[in-house]
Amino acid sequence: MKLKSIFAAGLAASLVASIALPASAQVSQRTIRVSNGVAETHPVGNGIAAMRECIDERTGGAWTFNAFWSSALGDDLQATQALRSGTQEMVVTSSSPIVSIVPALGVFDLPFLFANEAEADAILDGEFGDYISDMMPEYGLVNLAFWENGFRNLTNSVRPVESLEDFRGMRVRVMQNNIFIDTFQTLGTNAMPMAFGEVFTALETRAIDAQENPYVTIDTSKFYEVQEYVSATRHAYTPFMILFSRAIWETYSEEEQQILRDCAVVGRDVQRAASRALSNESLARITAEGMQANELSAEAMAEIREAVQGVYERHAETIGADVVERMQAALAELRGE
Ligand code: TK8
Repeated sequence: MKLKSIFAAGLAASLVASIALPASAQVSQRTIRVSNGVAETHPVGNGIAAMRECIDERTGGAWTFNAFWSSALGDDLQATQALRSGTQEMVVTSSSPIVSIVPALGVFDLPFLFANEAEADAILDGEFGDYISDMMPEYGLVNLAFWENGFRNLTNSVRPVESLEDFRGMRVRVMQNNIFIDTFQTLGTNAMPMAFGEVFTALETRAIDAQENPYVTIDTSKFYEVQEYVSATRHAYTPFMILFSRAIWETYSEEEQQILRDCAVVGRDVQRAASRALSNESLARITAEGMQANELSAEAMAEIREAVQGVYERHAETIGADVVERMQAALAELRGE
């Protein structure tokens, strides 16, 4: 071969290589399976799509990012255990069902903790969020970011909930979480812990009367088909955590780890925006589908808040008194108290 054609062949080969191979020597071929309990139409779907696009771009298409919806890989808790044993890469899970693994996460389940989304963002994306994320490796998990699940509202098939009294006797599905069980028992309901994937059928068969989730979940999981009333209780804001298996994380290069962190934040911003844009739309849709919606009076809300105040003290020790104090100090500072 002449020198010129050797050069041309080499150039062509390196062009092919730059298309077929990852963007950098520090990026290998990877397959990531991410699971979630919600449907793909939930704002988590928007977040995952944005994260996938970011990963594609940063890895030159070297990674396969497969999402599994509606508990197809098991519920939040099972998936999180699979991460800890290194058999699944990633999960988008509510913090609440995994308090049995990481007790400190119970801090987010305390009733009426955050007043609005801006407070939640400031706490979760700030020092307090880092403090929580720093705890996760000890449990075999890496937290890439906090996404939005949102303020939770009660739905049921018995009556509109307009006062504390109206909770009485309802069989309410709660997440597998002691603080939620206590809160709903204190409100006079029969609180039944259950994985998210079982909720629709339990409502449909009337094994339970009620459940609580943000409007976007009531909408995208079609709970309006099996529930009649939705009451704006906004009793808790539970975040989603974007968890990665620590065992698998440790096989990734620093550059790859950085791609995951950055793309989880790209996904977060898209996901939160989608969640907030959809919330009112979801409320409109579920009422158009026949649910009766109500707000609660300021007096009724004050009475409900007062009733569950004792939950803070009863769970401070399990969560960690220092964790609760730190949260309260961070909120006080935010509120200029
Ligand atoms: C979805 C769950 C769900 C949560 C629940 O995986 O269990 O009620 O709010 O959205 O994380």
